[in-house]
Amino acid sequence: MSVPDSHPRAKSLKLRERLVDGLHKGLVTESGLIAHGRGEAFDYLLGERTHPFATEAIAMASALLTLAKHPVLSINGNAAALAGQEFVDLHREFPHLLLEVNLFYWSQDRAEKILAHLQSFGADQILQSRSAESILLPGTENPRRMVHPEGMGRADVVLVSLEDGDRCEALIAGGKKVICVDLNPLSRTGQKSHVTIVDELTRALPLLHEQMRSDRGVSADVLQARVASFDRRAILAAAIAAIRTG
Ligand code: PTJ
Repeated sequence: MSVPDSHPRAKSLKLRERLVDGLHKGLVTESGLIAHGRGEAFDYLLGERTHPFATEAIAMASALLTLAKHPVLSINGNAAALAGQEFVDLHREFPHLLLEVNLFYWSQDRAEKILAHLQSFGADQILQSRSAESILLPGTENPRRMVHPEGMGRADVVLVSLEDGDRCEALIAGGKKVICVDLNPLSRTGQKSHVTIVDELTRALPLLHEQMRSDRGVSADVLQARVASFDRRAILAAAIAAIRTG
């Protein structure tokens, strides 16, 4: 049964449908559904809208991704099912943003299905973290520690979503700037990332895309000044306050 647009919770229910559909297609795992439910709870408390602390973090993310030499967008099963189109659109307009499929619950079959799903939106080049060429991120036993040498292996900036804390820490320890999209500002990933976008992934990515478009003509000096003035603690504090006060 598809959700009617008139339903008061239509947007949220449609995202659920994407994930359930993703589960049936073999893109998403059962644990992925649970992870999404946790995100939904935080989004409910945030009023299911993008707050100024998220817009500010998106502006910072855009500056970092625009200035980066080897930026990578890390995509897992949930991210592909929810926002595959948005990731591919971003990559097609800004080809220096590489796409890399990186899974916690890896299987060859799942990785191939996610690859085909992303290709269906027109992505030409997609890296797979786990392959014969993989290298290991030091400092973690996490299954996500395998990365592609031409992707996250050499990246200076990595955008992650629905990420777990220890790989986020390993990416940071490896000298990478980490941008995360995470509805939970208290998660280890949210706390540790250089930039935490506390917003729902499918709302945040089109805003990031728009911001990167408008940053096209902006000079490197101005973007660097934006990076220098970014206060990650203030962003996290504002997000936590919004959740507490409702
Ligand atoms: O596809 P795989 O095999 O790589 O597995 C991925 C999952 C999602 C199972 C794995 O990464 C996982 O267990 O994630 P966690 O540790 O539960 O973290 C998910 C975080 O993302 C939580 O802090 C949620 O609040 C947040 N979150 C969930 N849905 C969204 C979200 N943040 C933004 N947008 C969402 N739609």
